Amino acid sequence: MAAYLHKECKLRLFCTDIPPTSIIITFHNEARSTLLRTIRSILNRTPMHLIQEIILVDDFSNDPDDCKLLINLPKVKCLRNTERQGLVRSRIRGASIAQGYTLTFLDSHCEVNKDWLQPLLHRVNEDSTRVVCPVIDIIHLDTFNYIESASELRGGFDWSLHFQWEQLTPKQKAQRLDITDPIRTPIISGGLFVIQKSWFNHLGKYDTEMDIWGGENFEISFRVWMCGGSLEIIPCSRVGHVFRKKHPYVFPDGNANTYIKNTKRTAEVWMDEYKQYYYAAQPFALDRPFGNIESRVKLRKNLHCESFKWYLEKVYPELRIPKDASIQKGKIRQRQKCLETKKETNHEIPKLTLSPCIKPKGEDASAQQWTMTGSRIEHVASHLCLDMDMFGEGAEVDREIVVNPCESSLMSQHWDIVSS
Ligand code: LR7
Ligand code: MN
Repeated sequence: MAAYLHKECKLRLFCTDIPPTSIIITFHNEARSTLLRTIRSILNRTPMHLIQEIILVDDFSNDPDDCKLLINLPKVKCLRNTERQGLVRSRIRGASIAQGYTLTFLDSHCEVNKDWLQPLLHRVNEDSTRVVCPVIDIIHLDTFNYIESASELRGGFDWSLHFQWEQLTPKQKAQRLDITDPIRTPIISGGLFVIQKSWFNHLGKYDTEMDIWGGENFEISFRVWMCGGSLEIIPCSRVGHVFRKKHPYVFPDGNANTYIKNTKRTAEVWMDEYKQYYYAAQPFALDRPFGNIESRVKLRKNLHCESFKWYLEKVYPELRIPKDASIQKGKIRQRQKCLETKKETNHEIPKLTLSPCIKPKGEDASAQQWTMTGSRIEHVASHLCLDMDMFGEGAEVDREIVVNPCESSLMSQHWDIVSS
């Protein structure tokens, strides 16, 4: 593992006379080797007086020993959930027993780099409303090598509320006088950050109704910015993380449903009238249950937070506001028959067919539901878009109406309603 720190970081002095932090790591069925790598790297590369404790929250992994055996290591404590809670409620549980001045959250498959903690704690110690993240390097999924990632990135997202890393604009780069300066970020990726404990509590911790995985980073990011804090990435702090292609664990309610529930709660509580753009990008969310949000709405009111409009103007002016957020929902009918998709064995993509519009009881009516947002027509049940495939060449071209994965840049997926 190379250090990858900017040489300028050596010249920067970080105060080390700081109160210790509680490191909180939640996990569900993490491989023992990666969990151990996370903890060993912390113990090897952190001045001991900065660690109050390392709190592991075992989110009901299959093997209870994963957590129990680790308390033999210095500073390590272990809590085990008696049922699967998901990362939000697990982190809150860890935070509730934390005795440090700050909370440092990490995923369970990380390797912290040399001098990773001081720059983070230093920033929060100066101003307790700052929530700060390291630069996240890559631990290779196959080789487990530690690979340096680009350091001039910040967190961004699109209206379907999917996180993405973004390059700084030339103007933002020019404004940074020193490459070691913190990077203000509209959103954090979610897993690796330091927050002062009483500020975390004051701001309402997390939304405890969010399940398993996903969306909580939007909620906490909007909340921190809109309610008086800020989010930063600290270039002199680096932590490696294993980026996985798919979730190595089960979602009891399904992956998509859980993500929609969590992001819908975020949109409903924090995005004001701008939530229409979320629904336009994610029409499937319109009908999905999302629980009760009263207490979070009340929290926002009690904290006297800014509007989402303020957030867009002050924090994320780069997010483009779509021209058209209209959504139409319904069936596509020809006489008594309606357009629906039909899954064929051995084919990943279903075929289009016309069937009687009234489905017999017990059959899924959503097979005939379509939404039109902008010029895109999406099949509600499969999330696929109405498209046109072309075969052959020149005068011999054959066209066929099909469904395909949605891609807004494809002209063959653009449709207009023309009233006759
Ligand atoms: O039911 C669960 N219970 C858990 O305790 C599901 C997960 N977990 C644990 C899990 O073992 C892991 O330690 O929660 C942690 C995060 O889960 P991951 O590693 O599967 O998530 P991720 O790395 O794919 O996703 C990122 O976005 C998540 C949104 O909910 C969380 O905020 C993750 O912490 C976050 N990870 C990072 O920010 C690391 C950088 C990745 C990027 C971009
Ligand atoms: Mn992770």
